[in-house]
Amino acid sequence: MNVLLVSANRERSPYPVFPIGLAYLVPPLESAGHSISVLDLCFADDPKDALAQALNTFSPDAAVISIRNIDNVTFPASRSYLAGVREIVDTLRGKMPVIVGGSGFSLMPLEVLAHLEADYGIVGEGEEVLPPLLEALAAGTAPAGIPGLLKKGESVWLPPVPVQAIGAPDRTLFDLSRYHREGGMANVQTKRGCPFACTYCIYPLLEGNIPRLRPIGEIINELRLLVDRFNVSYIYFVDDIFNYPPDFALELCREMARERLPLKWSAFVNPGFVDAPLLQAMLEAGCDAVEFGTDAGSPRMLKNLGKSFTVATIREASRLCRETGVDFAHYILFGGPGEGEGTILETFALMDEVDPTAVIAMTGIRIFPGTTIYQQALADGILSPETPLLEPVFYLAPGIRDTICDIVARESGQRKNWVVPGMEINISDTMLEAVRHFQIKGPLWKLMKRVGRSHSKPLKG
Ligand code: B12
Ligand code: SF4
Repeated sequence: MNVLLVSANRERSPYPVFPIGLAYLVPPLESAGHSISVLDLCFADDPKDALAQALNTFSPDAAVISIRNIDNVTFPASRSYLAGVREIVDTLRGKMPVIVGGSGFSLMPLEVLAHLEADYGIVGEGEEVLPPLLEALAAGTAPAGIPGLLKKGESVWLPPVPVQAIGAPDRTLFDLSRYHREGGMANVQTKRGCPFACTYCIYPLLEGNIPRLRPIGEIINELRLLVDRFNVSYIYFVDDIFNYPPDFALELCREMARERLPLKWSAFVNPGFVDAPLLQAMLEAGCDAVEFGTDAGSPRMLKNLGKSFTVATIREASRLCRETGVDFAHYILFGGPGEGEGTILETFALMDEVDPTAVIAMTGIRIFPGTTIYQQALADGILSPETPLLEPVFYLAPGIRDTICDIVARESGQRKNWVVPGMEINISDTMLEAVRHFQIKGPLWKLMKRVGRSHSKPLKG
């Protein structure tokens, strides 16, 4: 079959992100004998024109649309992307079978499929289930018994089965160099799955809660290919947590260092599993910046969000970063269950004390079905079982919902190393766009230091 792979993601904030999920689908589809063409809409001036052109030049028999994001999970500056995806599906519907999938889809598959009116949706990983679906479509038989497959108008599906041997993506049909140039990095996945259970988090729902590790030799080969063939110099590891399991991270870093790969990189790191030997190995492997999924600096909020670490751990992980001189950012989520002005101020105080290069804060927590915070939101009357969630609904602790934005704006506005994207504090899309012209590699929050924002004494705190 001629299969058109469409990356529907047009979000360029905080930077354009290479569609690695779609690139993972290329090898299994090619092995099954399909002819592939890729339409990446990220940089298209007019998606409908780009689609019309792709249909003229390729004549696909089936369309596979990857939906990475359905919205930007940002309060109050929420953006939904579904209308754009719907336009693509509308253009294709009736001309060929339209199959949708991706993390944005898998979070609320029934709702997204009904909204888009696509023919098929696949929940979870696509590698092992797309080929049999396409085979059935090519043979003109009704696809059946495929895990994760959802058909238009039907409401039941078999649970997805996690891929055991995670392969490597094939990036040759994509414009990787543009992402590297304009986004400042390429991306690589070393494992899938997170065993923790933070109350709001959907990563374990998407990737499962048992880490599935890739063979280190294969990761090294992929990194080497990125350097040699694609001239990549900066990587973001897209793992839910880079440093868990810690032994695997240590071994990978040591191997990267041994290979002397000319690469810098950054990743999401859990403060609970950072020690001096691992941090040292990370630095020797080219680590350039660390992003901690910290969420709060208040003991009560760490507990209420189900975090696996304590304030002492955050202090220690930050101390290690400061000592080694690596740039580090803490990501904070305000507004969870039990949040009040006191806990917010505790978080600001801890961040003042541990003095990261940057703090990136969100106010309000996007509620997804299947999470503990969804149940809490029901109990708190924030939503009912009938509340539609395709248009984002945010958890904001009832006691503070009317004042939280003012408090966070007031406090973060007084601190030079705080970024609050939802309220445009120390950041805006225009600013990001302008900075990106300088083709800086790595996360832009690192610039907070270069422009003298971080390590300045807070005005208040
Ligand atoms: C790493 C990451 C980031 C990094 C990306 C760094 C980089 N250079 O790549 C950073 C921090 C920059 C980031 C930013 C954002 N992210 Co993000 N990110 C992730 C994360 C953790 C992993 C994504 C990834 O690369 N996965 C690896 C690939 C291989 O998996 P995949 O894309 O899911 O593809 C597989 C399957 O989905 C499936 N598949 C994919 N397409 C298709 C299509 C079909 C037809 C089929 C059958 C299957 C299929 O098969 C693939 C292979 O198995 C996910 C959460 C998660 N665990 O998935 C969130 C996630 C995707 N991000 C999300 C969001 C919202 C964002 C932002 C909008 C946040 C913001 N306001 O800034 C931005 C958008 C950036 C952009 N330009 O698009 C949301 C999307 C949910 C939603 N509500 O829409 C997620 C799910 C997390 C969340 N918070 O809920 N992100
Ligand atoms: S927030 Fe991080 S540690 Fe917690 S469940 Fe999500 S991915 Fe795992």
